[in-house]
Amino acid sequence: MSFKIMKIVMLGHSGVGKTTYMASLYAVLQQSVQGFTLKTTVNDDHKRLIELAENIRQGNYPLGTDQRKDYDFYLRYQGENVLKFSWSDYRGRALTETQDSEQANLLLQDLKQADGIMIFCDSFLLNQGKVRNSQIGRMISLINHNLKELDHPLSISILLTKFDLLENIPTQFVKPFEGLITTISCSNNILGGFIPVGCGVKQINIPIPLLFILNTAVSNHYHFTQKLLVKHKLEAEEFAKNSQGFGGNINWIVSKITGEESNHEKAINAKAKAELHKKEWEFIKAPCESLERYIKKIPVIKSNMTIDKYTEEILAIKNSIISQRIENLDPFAVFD
Ligand SMILES: Nc1nc2c(ncn2[C@@H]2O[C@H](COP(=O)(O)OP(=O)(O)OP(=O)(O)O)[C@@H](O)[C@H]2O)c(=O)[nH]1
Ligand SMILES: [Mg+2]
Repeated sequence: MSFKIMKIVMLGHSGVGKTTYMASLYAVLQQSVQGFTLKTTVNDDHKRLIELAENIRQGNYPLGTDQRKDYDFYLRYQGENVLKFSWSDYRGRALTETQDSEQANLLLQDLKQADGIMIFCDSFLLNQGKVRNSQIGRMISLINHNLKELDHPLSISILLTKFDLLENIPTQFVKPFEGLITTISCSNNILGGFIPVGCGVKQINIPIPLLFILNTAVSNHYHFTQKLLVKHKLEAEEFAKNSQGFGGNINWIVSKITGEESNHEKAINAKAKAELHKKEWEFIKAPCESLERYIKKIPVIKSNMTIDKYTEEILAIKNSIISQRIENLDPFAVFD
C-alpha cells in the first residue's frame, strides 16, 4: 500500500522532556497497545531509541539535544503498516531562537506542514507557578500565528510532562493555556486534549499522546478511502447500465472501430478500482475503530468547559493509569 507521510511536530523548551518522551514511547510501543506497535524505518534509529529508553527506565535520562534528528516511523496494527510518519527531535532552544537560526526556521516550516502537534509543558515547573519558564505563551502564539489558515484536520496533544513528580495539582493548573483552549474550542478543524505523562522508573500514559494525534490521520484516511470506494462503485454501475441494450451495442461497435474503451470495459475498470479501495478501506477499518475507542476517554478540549473541570479530568486520567500500573489492566479499564 502507498502512504502519504504525515508529519508530527513537537514544541517545547529545552529540558521539558521531548527526547525522553520519544524514546520511552518507542520502547513502550514495541509491545502492542490496542493492537498498535511502532517501528522506525531505519534500524540504527531503532537501536538508538531502545538504548535511550532502557537507560530512562532506570532513571538515567538523556543529555540535551544539540542537533535536530529526524526519524521516520511506521504505525503498525496487528503487524501490518497502517501509516508512515516523520517526527523530528530538535533542540528546545530552537523555540526561543531568532528567525536567523536554521533550526528555528526548520521548526516553523515543520509547524506549517504539521498533521499533528505535541505541545510539551513541564508540569513540575507549572506547579511551581513558573509559567514564563514553561514557554507556554511562546508556544500558544506560534500555534495561533501558524494555524490561522489551517485547511485540514489537525490534532494537538498537550503533554504535561514529569507528572510522576507531582502528587497533586491546584484547581487552576491549566489556566496559562486559556488562550490555546479558546483557539481549539473555536476551531472546526482542531482537536486538542491535555494528557499527563511521566517517563522513567514510574511511567504514566506514555502511548496516549501519539495515538490521540494519529487517530485524526487514520480516520481521515479511512473516510477518504470510503469516498473513493463509493465514487468508483457508482461509476461502475452507471457504465454497466449504459453498456446494456441497443445503445450499449452501438457503443461496443464504435469502440471496436475507434479503439476507445467501451462502456462495458469502463464498467469493469471502475469495478476493479472500487474493489481495490474496498480492500484498503476494510484494512484500515479495524485500526480506525480501535483508535477511536481508545481516545474517547481522553479529556479533550470543548467549548464551555471550566479550567477546574480540565484539572479534575487530568487528575482522573492520571490516577486511573497509576492504578492500572499496579493491577496491570487496560489503562482505561476504569472507565468501562
Ligand atoms: N521525573 C521525570 N523527569 C524527566 C521526565 N522527562 C524528562 N525528565 C528530566 O528532564 C531532563 C530533560 O529531558 P530531555 O528529554 O533531554 O528534554 P528535551 O526536551 O529533549 O531537551 P532539549 O533536547 O534540550 O530540547 C531529563 O534529563 C530528566 O532529568 C519525566 O517524565 N519524569
Ligand atoms: Mg532533546
